Amino acid sequence: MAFNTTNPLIQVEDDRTGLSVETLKRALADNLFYLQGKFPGIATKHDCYMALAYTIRDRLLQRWLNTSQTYLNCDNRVVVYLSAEYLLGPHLGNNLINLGLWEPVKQAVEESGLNLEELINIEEEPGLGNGGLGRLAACFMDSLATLEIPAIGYGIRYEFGIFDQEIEDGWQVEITDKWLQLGNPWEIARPEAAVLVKLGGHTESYTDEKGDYRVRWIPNNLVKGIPYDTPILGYKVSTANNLRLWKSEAAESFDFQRFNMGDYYGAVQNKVTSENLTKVLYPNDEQLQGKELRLAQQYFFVSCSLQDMIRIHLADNPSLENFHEHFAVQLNDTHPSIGVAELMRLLVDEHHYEWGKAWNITQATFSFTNHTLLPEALEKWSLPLFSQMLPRHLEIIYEINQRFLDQVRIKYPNDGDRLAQLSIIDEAGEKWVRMAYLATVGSHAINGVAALHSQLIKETILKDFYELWPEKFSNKTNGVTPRRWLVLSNPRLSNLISSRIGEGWIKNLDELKQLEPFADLAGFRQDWRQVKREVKQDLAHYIKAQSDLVVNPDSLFDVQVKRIHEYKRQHLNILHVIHLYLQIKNNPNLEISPRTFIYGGKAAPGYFIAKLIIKLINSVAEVVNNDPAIGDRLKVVFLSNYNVKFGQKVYPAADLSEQISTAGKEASGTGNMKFSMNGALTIGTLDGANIEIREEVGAENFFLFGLTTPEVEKTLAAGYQPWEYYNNYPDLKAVVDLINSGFFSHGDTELFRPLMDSLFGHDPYLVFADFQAYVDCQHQVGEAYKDQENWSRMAILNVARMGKFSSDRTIREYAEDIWAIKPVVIELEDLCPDGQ
Ligand code: H53
Repeated sequence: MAFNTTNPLIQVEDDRTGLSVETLKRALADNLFYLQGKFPGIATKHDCYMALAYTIRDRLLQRWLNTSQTYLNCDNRVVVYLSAEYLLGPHLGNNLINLGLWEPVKQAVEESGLNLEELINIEEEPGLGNGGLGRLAACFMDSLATLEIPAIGYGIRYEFGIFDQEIEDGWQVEITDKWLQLGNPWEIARPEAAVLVKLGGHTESYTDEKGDYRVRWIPNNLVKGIPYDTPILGYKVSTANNLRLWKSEAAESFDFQRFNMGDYYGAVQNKVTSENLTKVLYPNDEQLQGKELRLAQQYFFVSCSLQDMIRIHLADNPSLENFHEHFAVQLNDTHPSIGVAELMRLLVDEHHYEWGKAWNITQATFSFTNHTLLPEALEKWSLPLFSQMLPRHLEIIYEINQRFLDQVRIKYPNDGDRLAQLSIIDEAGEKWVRMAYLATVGSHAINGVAALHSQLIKETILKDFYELWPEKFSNKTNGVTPRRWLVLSNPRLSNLISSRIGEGWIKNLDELKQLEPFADLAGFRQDWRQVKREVKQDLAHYIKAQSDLVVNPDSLFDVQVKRIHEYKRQHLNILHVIHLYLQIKNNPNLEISPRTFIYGGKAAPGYFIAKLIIKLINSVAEVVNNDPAIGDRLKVVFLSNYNVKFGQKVYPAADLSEQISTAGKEASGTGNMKFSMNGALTIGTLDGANIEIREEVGAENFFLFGLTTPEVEKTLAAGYQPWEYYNNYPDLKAVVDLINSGFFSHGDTELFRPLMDSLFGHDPYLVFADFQAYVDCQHQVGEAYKDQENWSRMAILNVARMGKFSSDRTIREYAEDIWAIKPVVIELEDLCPDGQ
């Protein structure tokens, strides 16, 4: 086809992008040859994966370009999601589902002598996030595209994502994640759209030509941000929104002055430091690190993104006056909250807006989601660090703070305590910038991520702000995308569901309600159990391959997968395992529902107690799995390197979902939703979104235990006494004594001492206080599992009532209440409405 400059449209289906099996096969072979440079005979599996990925990318390019083109040409509002993390998971399978191309591609791949599942499995997932927060951003991107909402995601293209976890001698070992090593076929670099970011230095004031007082920032370092774009396709729509991730580079890669002076090494030093900025993801979930490089990362990606938005805006608008009408920017936690000061700097210093006007634009642009109440996760930066790296921003924050506190003074005269409590600068001891306060003051809307959490925000960390502006606060309960978490990860169950109620539920999850009557049909329950059995068998194979352990697919799969954290209480779970072990040992003929306890999750590398919990789980596994007296009744397995890919295998296979955080600590949770959606029953506390899940599925279909949030607070306020629980509950005492005796540590009585000391000493997570209630509730679970008919009934009802927890619902609520944005339908055929 000759390249036609007057009409550069690539047809939807031409020789290159056709959808027939023959064309797909041809494309696969062409890409292997022309892009991978390989003959089929010597191509590796990875080469074949790459060739297939390019084949699929070609088929979504038109959607992607049409989408950007339409947004440029139409006068619509665009949502900008600013997030330091995106935990996307592999693209290939998801894109096949969303394009509706699974079947022809499967056939083409098979006729080419390859296996589709195998190729899909080869993809290295982009682990550009730690846990729930990053995965939520990915689910939101999926829903935004599916709902045809104009959106851009901005973030960081970490060269090394979340570390790979290996287990050696029961301990976690971290391995660098080299996800880009063999290339990333899903991204396109756009060096032509690079931007410059300043760092360090000082500020100077001057008077401009009109006689106005101004400030300029003289940095001592300049870094270049290169955008890398990835398409995020909606489900069976033509929308493919853009995820733009920034990579840092030296603005000037080579310092000739230093080179000429003979300083050969020094000549490239700046290049090295600049590139370090986006080298690695900080592997802490909900734990502030306070490192200079982290602040630099945050500022870097936020500045790149805002500059990019301003460029886009000015391409079609004479000024920035209506910037907030063009962009609605959602701050995903405080990580991008420096954006408030940066937008003010860009408007005031670079575009010469008057302060008041700039502030109105800024506040109308931003909204802020808080994701945690944990004190150790609340971001604050020390003033010296801040002023050294971002001297101009500190001045701007002072000014924002002063003007804000002036307002407070009017409303609450002579209330010095309140001023100190509300101040963006914490001056109690060492001075800090409180980022949640900056985000709150700079936003027109603030939300939490589940009903309880949103309520607690108003009562605790942002209480004084809520009193000032109650109308700004709302709740947006999290959700997850049913495309990845059901259609892609559990095709058997998806097919069973669709065979009875059609496929409408994939886009409108409330339609799952139609499954309810099927819960009463014995034949359907039988089919349901058959599916579950097959999926569990798959996981059993995976467990055998990874850890050489044989597990029984008919046992109850009791699963806890999530980051390892004391508040999530994986240690409470393992205490229960030890309790069951002891029961069997003391009563060898005990008949219990056989169980397989499955754990997965990463610990932050510097979080010693979390790592010790992993060691304890593995140590218990070693004893239990090898004790002939236990036989098939208990198996314990810690599967290493829990990530999105592994999540896709494990959620479908679970019978029981462990959501056992201390009440009030888990903001929402999203794993809890994925489990229920796949037909697991939950054992859980009244925490985060568990509360709403229980409301939806019915109290009778949920295993509830534990202290409530007010009870937790009361217990702590009264001076929690772990020893009392230990002395009063013989089951707890027996379990703790066994650990302390060195039974699980080859006689070493010191190994688990730090963990035990924390449980007996200072344990804000009240593990011992909830132990007995948990054990009792687990007993009910075991009994309930014996009645397979009723268990299936409950599982079906769980799935049927999960409609609320689609991220489509969450995004609709953001779109209506916070962003005031409407969908824009993308036409596949008509690429350039202006007819270029
Ligand atoms: O965010 C999830 C919540 C979850 C919460 C998590 C989270 C992080 O993963 C990291 C930092 C942070 O402040 C919060 O722990 O409860 O479901 C998405 O909202």
